[in-house]
Amino acid sequence: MSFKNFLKYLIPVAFLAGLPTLGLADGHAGALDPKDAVGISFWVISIAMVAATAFFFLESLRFSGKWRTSMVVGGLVTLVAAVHYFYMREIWAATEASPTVFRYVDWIVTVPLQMVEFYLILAACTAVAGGVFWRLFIGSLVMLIGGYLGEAGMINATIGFVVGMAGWIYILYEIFAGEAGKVSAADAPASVQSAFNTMRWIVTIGWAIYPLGYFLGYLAGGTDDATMNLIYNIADVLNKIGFCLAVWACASSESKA
Ligand SMILES: *C/C=C(C)/C=C/C=C(C)/C=C/C1=C(C)CCCC1(C)C
Repeated sequence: MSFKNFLKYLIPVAFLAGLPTLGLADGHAGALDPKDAVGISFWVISIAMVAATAFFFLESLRFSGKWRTSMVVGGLVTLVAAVHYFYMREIWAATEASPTVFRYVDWIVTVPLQMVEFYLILAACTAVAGGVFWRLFIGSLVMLIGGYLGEAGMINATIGFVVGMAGWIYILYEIFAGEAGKVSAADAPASVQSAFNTMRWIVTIGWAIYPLGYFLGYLAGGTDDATMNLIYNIADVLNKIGFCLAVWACASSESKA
């Protein structure tokens, strides 16, 4: 390639490469401060989500039937999260403000997908009413809409918290004492019961980390974006990658048997 041609290509390439930095605040331009733990966690987790997606999709090929579908849904959860983490890390690096809109766009897709996963595991083994899925779905919506309105400052932060908690408590009721819980206890084979049990504890213990982040971020006096985002990020690793790994472990052990 001649030097003139080289320049001809270099200019549009340099322009395109520079584009993503246009919206960033002065002096940040996508760089990451070595002391910015929250920013580093955004970076690490965005890549971990990509790796997890590849793993779940490839591993799904080893399984058949319900477990394959569950692994594919799990891979979709980490894929959707990976894309949002790419956006969130840019916003954080540039502004150190909460990427609230991207966070909730991610949750509004991934949380219902996890409810699909619960339903699939139950439905594959036993006759379970479609109403179970819809009730879990509505509980998730109430939880996330309450949280979003509170975080975005559209309603009082305490009221948003209370509405969000109500949605979550309703989900807990459904999976421990409601129809979903009873179906799992009564009819499902051992491997499904163990998958369901693990998922139950993730929704109880793992999900409890989110309201803790919200509480420290908005209700414990002043706003603390750094603590809240670090807590949300750690929770996402556990509840997305950890959650799907639990399903994967059950799939593996049943496929061996
Ligand atoms: C992959 C993302 C997941 C599993 C996100 C889960 C989010 C929650 C469980 C959020 C819960 C909240 C409350 C229970 C009350 C306060 C507001 C929220 C939205 C932070």
